[in-house]
Amino acid sequence: MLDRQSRIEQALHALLPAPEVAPARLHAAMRYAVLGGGKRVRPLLAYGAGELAGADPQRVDRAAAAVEMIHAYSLVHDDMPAMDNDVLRRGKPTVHVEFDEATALLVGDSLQSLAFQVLAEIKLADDPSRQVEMIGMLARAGGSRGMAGGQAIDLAATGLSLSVTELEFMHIHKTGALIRASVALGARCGGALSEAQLDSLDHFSKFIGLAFQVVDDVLDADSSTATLGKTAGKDAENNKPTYVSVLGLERARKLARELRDDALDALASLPRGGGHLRELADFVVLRKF
Ligand code: GRG
Repeated sequence: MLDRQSRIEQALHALLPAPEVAPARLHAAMRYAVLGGGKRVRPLLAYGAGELAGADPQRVDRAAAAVEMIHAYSLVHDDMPAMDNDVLRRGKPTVHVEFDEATALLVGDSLQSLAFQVLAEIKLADDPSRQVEMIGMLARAGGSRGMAGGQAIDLAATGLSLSVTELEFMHIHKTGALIRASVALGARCGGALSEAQLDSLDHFSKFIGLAFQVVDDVLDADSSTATLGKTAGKDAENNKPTYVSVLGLERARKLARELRDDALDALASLPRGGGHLRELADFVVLRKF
């Protein structure tokens, strides 16, 4: 994990515009938002899937960087006063606090564009139609039928009590879509997997995306701001429906373990039983931040 975290850091460092290039303040803010923080779960998933598909790691660097850029943009916008209004992210002041709101908006816009540039500008899959498919997958995952739509549902749900099914629908979009895209894009950088194996990977990523969110809710309720590097207890403070508010802490923890087991089962038909993706499933569920 450490090797791959350092690999994605270097890839992002190289792909982001240099801070001295004009407009320097925007580029400095983009680098501030992306570099030097975060668990890099989505890139790790892309590398894990890419490895199973026999992909050239340099291709996976770009797929992993693209999903991480979309993720970083979503965090920057989510932290803004119009949304979650938070001052701390990845242990540092949020982008609109460190820079200003207009810059934070532009950081998100620019990271989103850069993600697609990074996916589109060089060959990433043996078959060009595969690469077009990858670009479409990331677009759908980030859009109104994916992450942005999930965020809209989340904003509308504040103060409401949701059923587990409604909560799941929200998170499949808000968090799950990008996690699913991370695995799908990484896998499509290589050609070694059959369509059936790609389907199994997709099942894995759906389970792991939900497990990720359940654990996120548990940590928000059960951990400190210092450990998380972001403000803890915000869900309850903002009256947001979560797996903890709907199920309680213990049942939420149990659900995360069950989803992890389902994710591991989905890997059974893959080379080396899913290789590093097995360990990542454990990391997602056992993480403390
Ligand atoms: C603004 C379009 C738009 C979308 C925002 C992802 C998101 C949607 C909001 C983030 C708020 C949040 C707490 C979401 C739940 C799970 C989540 C994505 C947590 C943060 O991801 P991590 O834990 O963060 O992977 P790091 O910092 O490790 O990358």
